[in-house]
Amino acid sequence: MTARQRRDVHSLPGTWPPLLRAYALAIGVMAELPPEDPRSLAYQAAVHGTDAIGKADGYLNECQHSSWYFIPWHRWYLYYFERMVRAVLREIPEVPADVADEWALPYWNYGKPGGETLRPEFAAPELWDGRPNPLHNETRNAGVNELTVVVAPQVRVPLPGVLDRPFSAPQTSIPTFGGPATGWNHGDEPSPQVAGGLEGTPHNGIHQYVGGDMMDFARAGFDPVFWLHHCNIDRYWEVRGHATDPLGWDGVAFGFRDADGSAQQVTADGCVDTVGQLEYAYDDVTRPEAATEGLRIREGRLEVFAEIAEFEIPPEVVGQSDGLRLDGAPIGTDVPLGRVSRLFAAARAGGTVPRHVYLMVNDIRWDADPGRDYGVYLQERTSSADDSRLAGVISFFGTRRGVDDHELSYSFDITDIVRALRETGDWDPDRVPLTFRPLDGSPVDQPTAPVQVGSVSVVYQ
Ligand SMILES: [Cu+2]
Repeated sequence: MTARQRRDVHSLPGTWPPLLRAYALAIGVMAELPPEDPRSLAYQAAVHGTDAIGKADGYLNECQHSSWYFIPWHRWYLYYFERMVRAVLREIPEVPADVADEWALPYWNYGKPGGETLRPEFAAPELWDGRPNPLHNETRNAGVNELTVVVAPQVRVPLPGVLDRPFSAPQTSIPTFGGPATGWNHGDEPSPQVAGGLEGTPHNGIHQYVGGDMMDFARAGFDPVFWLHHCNIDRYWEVRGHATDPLGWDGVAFGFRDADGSAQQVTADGCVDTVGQLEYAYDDVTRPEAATEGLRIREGRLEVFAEIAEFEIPPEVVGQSDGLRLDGAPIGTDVPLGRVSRLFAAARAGGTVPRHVYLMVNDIRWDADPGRDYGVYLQERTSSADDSRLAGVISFFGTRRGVDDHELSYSFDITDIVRALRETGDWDPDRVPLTFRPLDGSPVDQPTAPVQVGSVSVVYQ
């Protein structure tokens, strides 16, 4: 068996290419199967999340977030979903046998010019022959199905440096590629819940952009574009490479149902080789390009963070802001800075200058979908937005609506921004001015529900 190709959906030629015809027909069948059938769309969505059962049962309500398991768990999730689709396709007479056997998920590369909207086949209400289109989802944000609103440039690709950050870290304040080292984590285990770098951007940002079902853990799998979105997230693990994959993360096993209903138990180390272990490959794993001039400036300033030993020097919070409320308008806040502790200095032979500076946005909560992402800028509110000072983006998929005790935090590496400010004499050692700005990529006429941010802190390491 050679590896199946996972291809860029926007690169498929023509209108309704065979791969998308097959996908639409399969989703149509899966949407009609009873929810207890593992091949049904309802079952597949419930594997991610469901309100119908209380706790996870080993197969349902299992999605892993704010954790180093976010990336491998979703890889396995896509792998079994793909097997369900092929099993269903083999029973649809109008699908040629070779199309069914070779079918692999395409990915949605919103980071590539031309990919900033849905592929039109996902937005069309009807199939090529006038039947209702199963790939269409009417819960999406206004403008998404009309292809008139594009993904904000700041959320199209991972933030500068994220692909080169450590996959994981023991301390939640250290920004990572894949998420903090945790146990099983459905996103509602004890706080804090800190998203990994890839989970934040573009992952959470794209959930926010599409909206509707895509904003809800228990509904996301019902949108057929969810699977193409996660396929692109999965692809970024291959773009990064596997040289620094974590050790010791095989202690937690995850259950999945295969297409024949059989129970499978898998671990993170069983899915690191897409060709050898899972029989698929991506047609393109080149590094993405930043989509704005300011982000390109940030890329140019980065140094690779390769010193894993630095984990042994504990990070330290040196300043924390008050809480703030975001309501759709730009809002400024200050983080007053204190001094590092004696312990901090002792751990670095008396030095008090940090090697790394991180910005944490803590305890984000909302009751209704805020409808947009916010950029967090190291700038005064009166300045015009400059992406070379964009610390990161906060999006709100990781908190679940209607559940009070859920919060989400983000950690961003701002070392290069702080250094650049020092060099130009613009760094104030007593306070860090910040501005939260709503990003484009959301319909302006949609009312914006408020977001509560617990605090913002500056961390030295
Ligand atoms: Cu997701």
